[in-house]
Amino acid sequence: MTIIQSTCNYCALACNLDFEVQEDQIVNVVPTKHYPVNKGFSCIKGLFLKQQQQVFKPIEKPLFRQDARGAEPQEVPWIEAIDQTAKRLKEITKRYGSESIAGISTGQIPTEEMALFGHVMRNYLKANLDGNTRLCMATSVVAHKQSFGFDAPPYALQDIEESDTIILIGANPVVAHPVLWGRIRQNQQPNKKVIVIDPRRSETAIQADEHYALKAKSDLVLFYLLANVLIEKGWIDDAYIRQHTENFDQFRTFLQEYPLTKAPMTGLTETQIVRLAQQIHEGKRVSFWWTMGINQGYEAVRTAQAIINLALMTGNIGRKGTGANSLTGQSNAMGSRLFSNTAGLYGGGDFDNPLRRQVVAKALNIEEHWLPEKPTLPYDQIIEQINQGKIKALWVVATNPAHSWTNSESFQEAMNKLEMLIVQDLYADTMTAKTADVFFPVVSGLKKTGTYINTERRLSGLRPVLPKKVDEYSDFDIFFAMGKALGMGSLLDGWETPQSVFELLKKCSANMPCDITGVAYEQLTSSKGIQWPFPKGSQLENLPDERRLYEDGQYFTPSKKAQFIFEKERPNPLPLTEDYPLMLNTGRGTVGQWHTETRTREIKEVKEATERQAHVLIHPNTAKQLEVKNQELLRLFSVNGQNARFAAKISRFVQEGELYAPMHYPEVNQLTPALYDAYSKEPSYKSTPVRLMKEQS
Ligand SMILES: Nc1nc2c(c(=O)[nH]1)N[C@H]1C(S)=C(S)[C@@H](COP(=O)(O)OP(=O)(O)OC[C@H]3O[C@@H](n4cnc5c(=O)[nH]c(N)nc54)[C@H](O)[C@@H]3O)O[C@H]1N2
Ligand SMILES: Nc1nc2c(c(=O)[nH]1)N[C@H]1C(S)=C(S)[C@@H](COP(=O)(O)OP(=O)(O)OC[C@H]3O[C@@H](n4cnc5c(=O)[nH]c(N)nc54)[C@H](O)[C@@H]3O)O[C@H]1N2
Ligand code: SF4
Ligand SMILES: [Mo]
Repeated sequence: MTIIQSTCNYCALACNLDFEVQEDQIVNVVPTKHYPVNKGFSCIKGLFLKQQQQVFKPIEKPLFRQDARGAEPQEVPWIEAIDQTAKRLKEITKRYGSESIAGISTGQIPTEEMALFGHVMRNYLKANLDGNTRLCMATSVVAHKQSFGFDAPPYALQDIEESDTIILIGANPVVAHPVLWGRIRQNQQPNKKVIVIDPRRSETAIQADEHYALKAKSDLVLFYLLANVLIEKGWIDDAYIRQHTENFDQFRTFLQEYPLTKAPMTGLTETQIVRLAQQIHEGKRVSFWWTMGINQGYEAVRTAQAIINLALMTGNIGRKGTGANSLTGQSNAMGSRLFSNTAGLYGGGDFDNPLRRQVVAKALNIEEHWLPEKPTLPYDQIIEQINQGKIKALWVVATNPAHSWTNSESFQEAMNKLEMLIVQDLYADTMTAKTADVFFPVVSGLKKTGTYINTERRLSGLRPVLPKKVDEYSDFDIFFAMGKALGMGSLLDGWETPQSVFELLKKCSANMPCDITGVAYEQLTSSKGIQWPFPKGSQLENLPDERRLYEDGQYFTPSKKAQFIFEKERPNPLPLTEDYPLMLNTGRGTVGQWHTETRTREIKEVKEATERQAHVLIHPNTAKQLEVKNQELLRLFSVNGQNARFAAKISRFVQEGELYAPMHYPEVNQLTPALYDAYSKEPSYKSTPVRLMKEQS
């Protein structure tokens, strides 16, 4: 029996697992004991990785539709499918220009694969390419860049064990980051408090010491009110503010508009808000952790920055157990943010920064004109431009947007308008793959090699647990073969293997905050992972297992100081009305369910324990008022003009007037609106006005 340590490629913790393999079969999966993230623990998804592509077997050959639409796609040999697809893409570019092609990528494949996809799409084809990290982390990226000068979250996961006051904002780790929740429980700090800010009584809120059930999307006002109380009571860290931040005086003046009398805007009382401020003041090590309840909103970037402001003004950053800490969602969201060539150049930095252009072109050994000159069109505009007939071909990799994109009717329309839809996935029957003109089947992470970067900036190795069979392709193989067929020629020199790509990316990262020039690829095999930064010359032996940033109070802005950034709250563009009087909140359902469930449907135990019918939680009083019974079928009508069928689940875990639907059912995004944060373009998935009617049977 062989034991191979690899990375769980579901959530952003990227736990490590030891796979026990005998005769090319996984016989057992054991969470890696010495791995600092999960320390011998994991959740059900990691343990059941052994079943990936076992229950739903992948098809062996690509599917290709000869005629534009209508005819059934046929299985064709790989070489033919690649050649034909490349030929069609070239024809489309020739006819309509390079921006008539776009791609949607992911936060779930290894960094090297993302980088190669970015090289083919952005550098060579000059196409647009965005990631599904736009649905998830875009808000934090913008917030970090503006406040800290770089997309560099401050924390190590250990901070959650060293904090005495843990404030979880719009985050439900009991379900979404279970190993992290395990570490919160391990926290032995005296007077430890776990505080949850969430409109819903989530699984985490139930287990917390205190729950502040604010009004949906009133976080920004709440944080300004809190900041004001902290200032008025003198509960701020003047020395830290003076030495390490800028713009505080303007912030203080701005906060005069936020007296406590505005408390009703948040649904909380003045007493509650003062109490929360007091807890921040009394905590010796206060840490703020946020996830999608913050990122997915119409004023999300400013809200994330309002959390950062609270940490800065109280000196709760850059010290053990503190931080304004954004948790990522997907296993390699951080890799996508820094190394996919979508939001910025490889290694961070802007496309129009002359110095970065020079460095990256040199590192990749290409002429500068090959680098894109501007950021990609964001996801929403890619879809819009398809609907306007400007984008004709879309290549979708490791994401299932027909289910997960907001206001999904618009995606459906877009798919129908495309001349060519390429889908690359483990399964040919995902909602998106079903309409594809070209379907590329790929092997799962169990047969791949590459690097993941988790939520605390830790690089870890994905190592093949099972051998790839003849004629099986990884995403990497497809990108490389497509690059060749498209005519990239010597532009692919150095891009031949994941390891050689890693070497290129290292060079791109030199002297950037995410410098990884000191990481040897093989160091990531059977390792504890390595957090960035890790510049050349760094020695693992001299470093602790977990490192945080900003301990020296130096940020990545030109002045080296963190910025207070703030803006008056916007009126809710989609308020409740008489016609749409209920607020639909959406998010994760259970630990075992992963997004659109293409993967977790392979876990029998999860399938048996979860419902197949889309459902919404509804408060008993709301149900009584509307004469809704438990399990009754309802039709929800959304402000976006669509409607869908759900079963009612009467529950005290939502507020009166609030509904909660797990996102794992395609019905949910039929109802979510085309509403985005102005700066990050992340969809506002979590607060849609709806009304309900009982379904006529
Ligand atoms: N089991 C499982 N785990 C997962 C995933 C999965 O699909 N399944 N997905 C992974 C991914 S990609 C991500 S991004 C993470 C997401 O992880 P989380 O963000 O923790 O999960 P969500 O359920 O999307 O949302 C968190 C909470 O935000 C709350 N919320 C809604 N509106 C507001 C608001 O206005 N203010 C505040 N303060 N809170 C609000 C919701 O009620 C919800 O409890 O999970 C990761 N982990
Ligand atoms: N209403 C609502 N909608 C939401 C959210 C919400 O909270 N509410 N959350 C949003 C968030 S945070 C996220 S991250 C998105 C997630 O949305 P998606 O990314 O669309 O969801 P997944 O089901 O993870 O889709 C990943 C696809 O990649 C495939 N896959 C897995 N591994 C590989 C691989 O190695 N290679 C290839 N080529 N394919 C692979 C899987 O089979 C699956 O079909 O959903 C968003 N949508
Ligand atoms: S907590 Fe996340 S990374 Fe760890 S085993 Fe579960 S899904 Fe995988
Ligand atoms: Mo996500």
